[in-house]
Amino acid sequence: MSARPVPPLSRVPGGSRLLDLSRPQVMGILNVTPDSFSDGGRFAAVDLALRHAEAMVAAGASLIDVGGESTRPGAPVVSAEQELARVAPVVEALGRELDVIVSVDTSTPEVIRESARLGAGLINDVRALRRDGALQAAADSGLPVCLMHMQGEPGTMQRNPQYQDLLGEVQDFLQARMQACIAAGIAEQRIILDPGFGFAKTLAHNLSLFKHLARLHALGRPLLVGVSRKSMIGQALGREVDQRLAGGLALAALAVTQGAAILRVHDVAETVDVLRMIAAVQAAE
Ligand code: YH5
Repeated sequence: MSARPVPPLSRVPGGSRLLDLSRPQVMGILNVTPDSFSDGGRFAAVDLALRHAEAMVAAGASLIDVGGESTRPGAPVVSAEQELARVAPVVEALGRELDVIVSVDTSTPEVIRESARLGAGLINDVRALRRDGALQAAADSGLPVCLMHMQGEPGTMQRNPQYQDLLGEVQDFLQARMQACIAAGIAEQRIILDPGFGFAKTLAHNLSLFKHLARLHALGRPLLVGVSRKSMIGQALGREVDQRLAGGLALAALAVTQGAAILRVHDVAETVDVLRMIAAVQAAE
């Protein structure tokens, strides 16, 4: 097996956690958008989020990705205040209660700054820090960042995505955003890259990008892959969102065999079994 040279990410400031990317890691998805809770009030919502995160950590997640903005086309725009009110109590509770790296799925400078103060360990931005002030907020935080490819904005991205050279354009975009981060003072060693499955891409685009995922190693940074329950599985298999687990696990296996470093998933226990099974085979004579 070829050794994949992956520089270690920095330690989380104020913590003692180190994300070991010499083997693939699982990031559990924790939605804190209002549509992800029945309205039992703020305490109940934070408590429910905490218990869900706890279960994902017990199942083997080494990162929990907390998101307070829905990126579904047609989802309501949330203000920075609303997003912060949803995310901050959960980031704080996870940092206090669990031994896990807390990732925050945000594009909002205020949320980046406050999350860093509350002990977050990674900023995961589907807009790759393109929002005004986000690059500086992330640089000031000293945290690692995940930069994702997307053409346009979530509200309109699926209208008519077009590429002349899909792989080349994704690669150029990620390279340019990585350079912008480095220029802003974010160490290259703290950057994770993501091709952005389902973001401004047709089924054909998503499948082609997935097939050629390994080419993105040319960028020299660890890759994060997020396909869990997404419509590319639904479209390829003709499955509703609650019937996409097998398709997602197949993609998880294909992603790690192409060298993906982090899998962002809903179904942590099942994904961890996929990784363990692959590791068992790879460890054989
Ligand atoms: C990602 O790929 N995705 S939010 C539609 C679905 C299922 C799931 C029902 N944040 C990513 O998870 N961050 C999101 O169909 C992300 N990479 C990174 N880095 C969308 C999502 C989802 C959307």
